[in-house]
Order: sequence, then C-alpha cells, then structure tokens
Amino acid sequence: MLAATQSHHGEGTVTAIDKPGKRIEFKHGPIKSLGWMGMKMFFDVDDMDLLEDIKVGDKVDFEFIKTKDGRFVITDIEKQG
Ligand SMILES: [Cu+2]
Repeated sequence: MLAATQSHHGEGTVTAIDKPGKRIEFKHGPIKSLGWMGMKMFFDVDDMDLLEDIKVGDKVDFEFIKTKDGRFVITDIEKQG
C-alpha cells in the first residue's frame, strides 16, 4: 500500500523565480506542520506550468511536499485574493 505524502501549506511573498533552475523563492511565514519559523528560501517547482500567472512580488498561498530525497516541491500555488 502506498503511504500518503503529507502536503504542507504556506503563505508568503514571491522574492525570486529561477526558470532554468525550476525553483521559486518565497519570504514565507511560519509553517506549523513542519515546525518552521518564517524565512526566505527556495522551493523546487517540478511543474513550471504552476507558475504561469505568478511573478515576483505576488503574495501567494502555496502547497508543497517533502520528497523522500529531502526536496521541497511546490504542488500548488495561488495568488492571494
Ligand atoms: Cu522555509
């Protein structure tokens, strides 16, 4: 049986988009499900189509997973209303 992969929720501001590197950087708030304080960091974006309408400076809600090899990968991202 496959174990469900836990999804984490974050909110923050986009500070950089690295298209060749398929990464996005946020200044994000605390992420309780991981015990993280707010910080500025990059997340991997395996599906760059998710960033179609996203630009630096946007305030966003995002979802991500931690992969078995320890990468943090964005699975969903939306601009805040
Ligand atoms: Cu972080």
